[in-house]
Amino acid sequence: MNRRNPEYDFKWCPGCGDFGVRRALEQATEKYLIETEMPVEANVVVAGIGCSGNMVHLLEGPQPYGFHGVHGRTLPVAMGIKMSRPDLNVVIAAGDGDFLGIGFEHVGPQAARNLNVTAVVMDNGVYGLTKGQSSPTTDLGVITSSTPYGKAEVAINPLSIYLTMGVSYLASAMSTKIKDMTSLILNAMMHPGFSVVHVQSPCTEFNDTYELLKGNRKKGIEPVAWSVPDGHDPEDIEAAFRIATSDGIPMGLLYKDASRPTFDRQIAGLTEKAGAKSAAELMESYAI
Ligand SMILES: Cc1ncc(C[n+]2csc(CCOP(=O)(O)OP(=O)(O)O)c2C)c(N)n1
Ligand SMILES: [Mg+2]
Repeated sequence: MNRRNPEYDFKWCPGCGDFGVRRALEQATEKYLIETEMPVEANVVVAGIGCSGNMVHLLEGPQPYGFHGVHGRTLPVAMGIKMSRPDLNVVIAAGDGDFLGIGFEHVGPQAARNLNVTAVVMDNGVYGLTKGQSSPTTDLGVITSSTPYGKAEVAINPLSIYLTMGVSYLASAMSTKIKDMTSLILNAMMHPGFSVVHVQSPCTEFNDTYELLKGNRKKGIEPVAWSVPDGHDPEDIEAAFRIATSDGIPMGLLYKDASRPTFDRQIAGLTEKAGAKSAAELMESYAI
Protein backbone atom coordinates (compact mmCIF):
# COMPACT_ATOMS: atom_id res chain seq x y z
CA MET A 1 0.00 0.00 0.00
CA ASN A 2 1.30 3.49 -0.73
CA ARG A 3 0.10 7.04 -1.27
CA ARG A 4 -0.24 6.65 -5.02
CA ASN A 5 -1.93 3.29 -4.89
CA PRO A 6 -3.83 2.92 -1.61
CA GLU A 7 -5.87 0.03 -2.99
CA TYR A 8 -3.01 -2.35 -3.52
CA ASP A 9 -0.83 -3.94 -0.88
CA PHE A 10 2.54 -4.63 -2.47
CA LYS A 11 3.37 -7.33 0.05
CA TRP A 12 7.06 -6.49 0.12
CA CYS A 13 8.97 -6.43 3.40
CA PRO A 14 10.36 -3.14 4.74
CA GLY A 15 13.67 -2.38 3.04
CA CYS A 16 13.09 -4.82 0.15
CA GLY A 17 15.12 -3.84 -2.91
CA ASP A 18 12.07 -4.38 -5.10
CA PHE A 19 10.63 -0.98 -4.00
CA GLY A 20 13.58 0.72 -5.69
CA VAL A 21 13.19 -1.37 -8.84
CA ARG A 22 9.51 -0.46 -8.97
CA ARG A 23 10.34 3.25 -8.75
CA ALA A 24 12.94 2.96 -11.52
CA LEU A 25 10.56 1.00 -13.75
CA GLU A 26 7.82 3.58 -13.17
CA GLN A 27 10.15 6.44 -14.04
CA ALA A 28 11.65 4.65 -17.07
CA THR A 29 8.12 3.94 -18.35
CA GLU A 30 7.07 7.57 -17.86
CA LYS A 31 10.15 8.75 -19.80
CA TYR A 32 9.59 6.13 -22.49
CA LEU A 33 6.04 7.41 -23.04
CA ILE A 34 7.33 10.96 -23.48
CA GLU A 35 10.18 9.96 -25.83
CA THR A 36 8.12 7.66 -28.03
CA GLU A 37 4.78 9.50 -27.71
CA MET A 38 3.18 6.12 -27.11
CA PRO A 39 0.10 5.76 -24.88
CA VAL A 40 0.60 3.91 -21.60
CA GLU A 41 -1.68 1.16 -22.94
CA ALA A 42 1.03 0.29 -25.48
CA ASN A 43 3.17 -1.04 -22.62
CA VAL A 44 2.90 -4.48 -21.06
CA VAL A 45 4.59 -5.79 -17.94
CA VAL A 46 4.91 -9.57 -17.86
CA ALA A 47 5.74 -10.85 -14.40
CA GLY A 48 6.83 -14.20 -13.11
CA ILE A 49 5.90 -15.71 -9.76
CA GLY A 50 7.70 -14.51 -6.66
CA CYS A 51 7.98 -11.32 -4.62
CA SER A 52 9.25 -9.80 -7.87
CA GLY A 53 5.96 -10.80 -9.51
CA ASN A 54 4.18 -7.98 -7.64
CA MET A 55 5.66 -5.67 -10.24
CA VAL A 56 2.59 -6.12 -12.47
CA HIS A 57 0.79 -3.65 -10.21
CA LEU A 58 2.81 -0.55 -11.00
CA LEU A 59 0.94 2.71 -11.00
CA GLU A 60 -2.35 4.05 -9.89
CA GLY A 61 -4.76 5.02 -12.67
CA PRO A 62 -3.64 4.50 -16.28
CA GLN A 63 -0.88 1.95 -16.26
CA PRO A 64 0.83 -0.64 -18.42
CA TYR A 65 -1.08 -3.83 -19.00
CA GLY A 66 0.03 -6.53 -16.59
CA PHE A 67 0.28 -10.25 -17.27
CA HIS A 68 0.98 -12.37 -14.22
CA GLY A 69 1.90 -15.69 -15.78
CA VAL A 70 3.26 -18.91 -14.33
CA HIS A 71 6.57 -19.50 -12.59
CA GLY A 72 9.54 -19.41 -14.97
CA ARG A 73 7.54 -18.65 -18.09
CA THR A 74 7.84 -14.90 -18.52
CA LEU A 75 9.76 -15.31 -21.78
CA PRO A 76 7.25 -17.58 -23.59
CA VAL A 77 4.40 -15.25 -22.52
CA ALA A 78 6.38 -12.17 -23.61
CA MET A 79 7.15 -13.85 -26.93
CA GLY A 80 3.45 -14.55 -27.53
CA ILE A 81 2.57 -10.92 -26.85
CA LYS A 82 5.41 -9.50 -28.93
CA MET A 83 4.78 -11.74 -31.93
CA SER A 84 1.09 -10.94 -32.09
CA ARG A 85 1.57 -7.23 -31.29
CA PRO A 86 5.13 -6.16 -32.27
CA ASP A 87 4.10 -2.54 -31.70
CA LEU A 88 3.86 -3.05 -27.92
CA ASN A 89 6.71 -2.35 -25.48
CA VAL A 90 7.01 -5.58 -23.55
CA VAL A 91 8.87 -5.55 -20.22
CA ILE A 92 9.50 -8.63 -18.11
CA ALA A 93 9.87 -8.43 -14.33
CA ALA A 94 11.25 -11.67 -12.94
CA GLY A 95 13.17 -12.97 -9.96
CA ASP A 96 16.49 -14.83 -10.01
CA GLY A 97 14.70 -18.11 -9.30
CA ASP A 98 12.07 -17.43 -11.93
CA PHE A 99 14.44 -16.31 -14.71
CA LEU A 100 17.61 -18.28 -13.94
CA GLY A 101 16.23 -21.36 -12.14
CA ILE A 102 12.94 -22.81 -13.39
CA GLY A 103 12.83 -20.50 -16.43
CA PHE A 104 16.50 -20.67 -17.41
CA GLU A 105 15.95 -22.85 -20.50
CA HIS A 106 14.13 -19.97 -22.21
CA VAL A 107 16.96 -17.43 -22.02
CA GLY A 108 19.21 -19.03 -24.67
CA PRO A 109 16.56 -19.44 -27.40
CA GLN A 110 15.20 -15.90 -26.93
CA ALA A 111 18.71 -14.44 -26.97
CA ALA A 112 19.39 -16.33 -30.24
CA ARG A 113 16.14 -14.92 -31.66
CA ASN A 114 16.91 -11.44 -30.35
CA LEU A 115 13.32 -11.19 -29.11
CA ASN A 116 12.63 -7.48 -28.84
CA VAL A 117 11.68 -7.31 -25.15
CA THR A 118 13.30 -5.97 -21.97
CA ALA A 119 13.85 -8.24 -18.98
CA VAL A 120 14.36 -6.63 -15.57
CA VAL A 121 15.72 -9.45 -13.42
CA MET A 122 15.46 -8.79 -9.69
CA ASP A 123 18.22 -10.81 -8.08
CA ASN A 124 18.03 -11.28 -4.32
CA GLY A 125 19.99 -14.54 -4.41
CA VAL A 126 17.11 -16.45 -2.86
CA TYR A 127 13.56 -17.71 -3.39
CA GLY A 128 12.01 -14.89 -1.39
CA LEU A 129 8.29 -15.55 -1.70
CA THR A 130 8.55 -19.19 -0.61
CA LYS A 131 10.57 -18.19 2.44
CA GLY A 132 14.19 -18.38 1.56
CA GLN A 133 15.30 -21.49 -0.33
CA SER A 134 18.60 -21.17 -2.21
CA SER A 135 18.55 -20.00 -5.83
CA PRO A 136 21.12 -20.29 -8.63
CA THR A 137 22.69 -16.98 -7.53
CA THR A 138 22.98 -17.86 -3.82
CA ASP A 139 26.66 -18.04 -2.90
CA LEU A 140 28.49 -21.25 -1.99
CA GLY A 141 28.12 -22.17 1.65
CA VAL A 142 25.18 -19.87 2.44
CA ILE A 143 22.72 -21.33 4.93
CA THR A 144 19.13 -21.18 3.68
CA SER A 145 15.95 -23.12 4.44
CA SER A 146 16.84 -25.64 1.69
CA THR A 147 20.57 -25.71 2.50
CA PRO A 148 20.64 -25.90 6.33
CA TYR A 149 24.33 -26.91 6.35
CA GLY A 150 25.40 -24.48 3.62
CA LYS A 151 24.84 -24.40 -0.14
CA ALA A 152 26.91 -27.04 -1.95
CA GLU A 153 27.03 -25.31 -5.36
CA VAL A 154 28.80 -22.11 -6.35
CA ALA A 155 26.66 -19.20 -7.52
CA ILE A 156 26.27 -18.92 -11.29
CA ASN A 157 27.55 -15.76 -12.99
CA PRO A 158 24.42 -14.41 -14.72
CA LEU A 159 26.25 -11.61 -16.55
CA SER A 160 28.72 -13.88 -18.34
CA ILE A 161 25.92 -16.38 -19.09
CA TYR A 162 23.75 -13.68 -20.70
CA LEU A 163 26.70 -12.60 -22.87
CA THR A 164 27.48 -16.19 -23.85
CA MET A 165 23.88 -16.78 -24.86
CA GLY A 166 23.80 -13.68 -27.06
CA VAL A 167 21.74 -11.14 -25.14
CA SER A 168 22.17 -7.98 -27.25
CA TYR A 169 21.92 -5.36 -24.46
CA LEU A 170 23.20 -6.10 -20.97
CA ALA A 171 23.24 -3.85 -17.93
CA SER A 172 23.82 -4.51 -14.27
CA ALA A 173 22.26 -2.32 -11.59
CA MET A 174 21.68 -1.89 -7.87
CA SER A 175 18.21 -1.34 -6.40
CA THR A 176 19.36 1.59 -4.25
CA LYS A 177 20.67 3.56 -7.27
CA ILE A 178 17.34 4.51 -8.77
CA LYS A 179 18.59 7.19 -11.16
CA ASP A 180 21.18 4.87 -12.76
CA MET A 181 18.66 2.02 -12.91
CA THR A 182 16.05 4.28 -14.55
CA SER A 183 18.36 5.26 -17.39
CA LEU A 184 19.60 1.69 -17.90
CA ILE A 185 15.99 0.42 -18.09
CA LEU A 186 14.92 3.27 -20.40
CA ASN A 187 17.85 2.55 -22.76
CA ALA A 188 16.98 -1.14 -22.63
CA MET A 189 13.39 -0.33 -23.69
CA MET A 190 14.73 1.76 -26.59
CA HIS A 191 17.16 -1.00 -27.64
CA PRO A 192 16.05 -3.01 -30.68
CA GLY A 193 16.47 -6.57 -29.40
CA PHE A 194 16.69 -8.73 -26.30
CA SER A 195 17.78 -6.53 -23.41
CA VAL A 196 18.47 -7.60 -19.85
CA VAL A 197 18.87 -5.30 -16.85
CA HIS A 198 20.08 -7.53 -14.04
CA VAL A 199 19.41 -5.79 -10.72
CA GLN A 200 20.84 -6.63 -7.30
CA SER A 201 17.68 -6.30 -5.23
CA PRO A 202 18.44 -7.57 -1.72
CA CYS A 203 15.96 -9.49 0.44
CA THR A 204 16.09 -8.09 3.99
CA GLU A 205 14.31 -11.15 5.37
CA PHE A 206 16.22 -14.13 3.95
CA ASN A 207 19.44 -12.93 2.30
CA ASP A 208 20.37 -9.40 3.32
CA THR A 209 23.29 -8.51 1.06
CA TYR A 210 23.11 -4.70 1.36
CA GLU A 211 26.28 -4.48 3.44
CA LEU A 212 28.13 -6.93 1.24
CA LEU A 213 27.20 -5.03 -1.93
CA LYS A 214 27.75 -1.50 -0.64
CA GLY A 215 30.51 -2.27 1.84
CA ASN A 216 30.96 -0.90 5.35
CA ARG A 217 34.18 1.01 5.95
CA LYS A 218 33.72 1.00 9.74
CA LYS A 219 33.57 -2.80 9.79
CA GLY A 220 36.35 -3.11 7.18
CA ILE A 221 33.97 -4.60 4.58
CA GLU A 222 34.94 -3.70 1.02
CA PRO A 223 31.98 -3.27 -1.38
CA VAL A 224 31.38 -6.15 -3.77
CA ALA A 225 29.69 -3.77 -6.25
CA TRP A 226 31.87 -1.54 -8.45
CA SER A 227 31.16 0.76 -11.40
CA VAL A 228 31.92 -0.17 -15.00
CA PRO A 229 34.82 2.18 -15.96
CA ASP A 230 33.82 5.33 -17.88
CA GLY A 231 36.05 4.40 -20.81
CA HIS A 232 34.41 0.99 -21.39
CA ASP A 233 33.19 0.53 -24.98
CA PRO A 234 29.86 -1.37 -24.69
CA GLU A 235 30.20 -2.57 -28.29
CA ASP A 236 33.37 -4.47 -27.38
CA ILE A 237 32.18 -7.94 -26.40
CA GLU A 238 35.60 -9.11 -25.20
CA ALA A 239 35.84 -6.14 -22.84
CA ALA A 240 32.27 -6.90 -21.68
CA PHE A 241 33.30 -10.49 -20.90
CA ARG A 242 36.36 -9.28 -19.00
CA ILE A 243 34.13 -7.04 -16.88
CA ALA A 244 31.49 -9.74 -16.36
CA THR A 245 34.08 -12.28 -15.19
CA SER A 246 36.02 -9.91 -12.90
CA ASP A 247 35.71 -10.30 -9.13
CA GLY A 248 32.75 -8.58 -7.49
CA ILE A 249 29.65 -7.29 -9.26
CA PRO A 250 30.09 -4.63 -11.96
CA MET A 251 27.40 -1.95 -12.22
CA GLY A 252 26.50 -0.15 -15.45
CA LEU A 253 26.16 -0.89 -19.16
CA LEU A 254 28.29 -3.89 -20.14
CA TYR A 255 27.21 -4.62 -23.69
CA LYS A 256 25.10 -3.33 -26.55
CA ASP A 257 24.77 -4.53 -30.14
CA ALA A 258 22.02 -2.67 -31.97
CA SER A 259 22.96 -4.09 -35.38
CA ARG A 260 21.31 -7.52 -35.12
CA PRO A 261 17.86 -8.04 -36.62
CA THR A 262 15.06 -8.52 -34.10
CA PHE A 263 12.89 -11.63 -34.15
CA ASP A 264 9.66 -9.82 -35.09
CA ARG A 265 11.41 -8.22 -38.11
CA GLN A 266 12.92 -11.57 -39.09
CA ILE A 267 9.55 -13.33 -38.91
CA ALA A 268 7.81 -10.50 -40.80
CA GLY A 269 10.35 -11.03 -43.62
CA LEU A 270 9.76 -14.79 -43.66
CA THR A 271 5.98 -14.34 -43.63
CA GLU A 272 6.23 -12.10 -46.65
CA LYS A 273 8.37 -14.70 -48.43
CA ALA A 274 5.98 -17.53 -47.59
CA GLY A 275 2.94 -15.60 -48.81
CA ALA A 276 -0.67 -16.36 -47.91
CA LYS A 277 -2.07 -19.87 -48.50
CA SER A 278 -5.69 -20.70 -49.22
CA ALA A 279 -7.53 -23.11 -46.92
CA ALA A 280 -7.39 -25.77 -49.67
CA GLU A 281 -3.61 -25.35 -50.05
CA LEU A 282 -3.16 -25.61 -46.29
CA MET A 283 -5.23 -28.81 -46.15
CA GLU A 284 -3.25 -30.20 -49.06
CA SER A 285 0.05 -29.49 -47.24
CA TYR A 286 -1.08 -31.73 -44.34
CA ALA A 287 -1.89 -34.70 -46.62
CA ILE A 288 0.61 -37.56 -46.44
C1 LIG B 1 5.78 -24.50 -11.10
C2 LIG B 1 6.00 -23.86 -9.76
N1 LIG B 1 6.98 -24.33 -8.97
C3 LIG B 1 7.20 -23.76 -7.76
C4 LIG B 1 6.42 -22.72 -7.34
C5 LIG B 1 6.64 -22.11 -5.98
N2 LIG B 1 7.34 -20.86 -6.06
C6 LIG B 1 6.65 -19.67 -6.07
S1 LIG B 1 7.68 -18.34 -6.11
C7 LIG B 1 9.05 -19.36 -6.10
C8 LIG B 1 10.45 -18.82 -6.08
C9 LIG B 1 10.56 -17.39 -6.40
O1 LIG B 1 11.90 -16.99 -6.38
P1 LIG B 1 12.38 -15.80 -7.25
O2 LIG B 1 12.01 -16.00 -8.66
O3 LIG B 1 13.82 -15.59 -6.97
O4 LIG B 1 11.49 -14.58 -6.74
P2 LIG B 1 11.55 -13.75 -5.37
O5 LIG B 1 10.39 -14.22 -4.56
O6 LIG B 1 12.85 -14.01 -4.71
O7 LIG B 1 11.40 -12.34 -5.84
C10 LIG B 1 8.70 -20.70 -6.06
C11 LIG B 1 9.65 -21.81 -6.03
C12 LIG B 1 5.41 -22.24 -8.21
N3 LIG B 1 4.63 -21.21 -7.87
N4 LIG B 1 5.22 -22.83 -9.40
MG1 LIG C 1 14.72 -14.25 -5.76
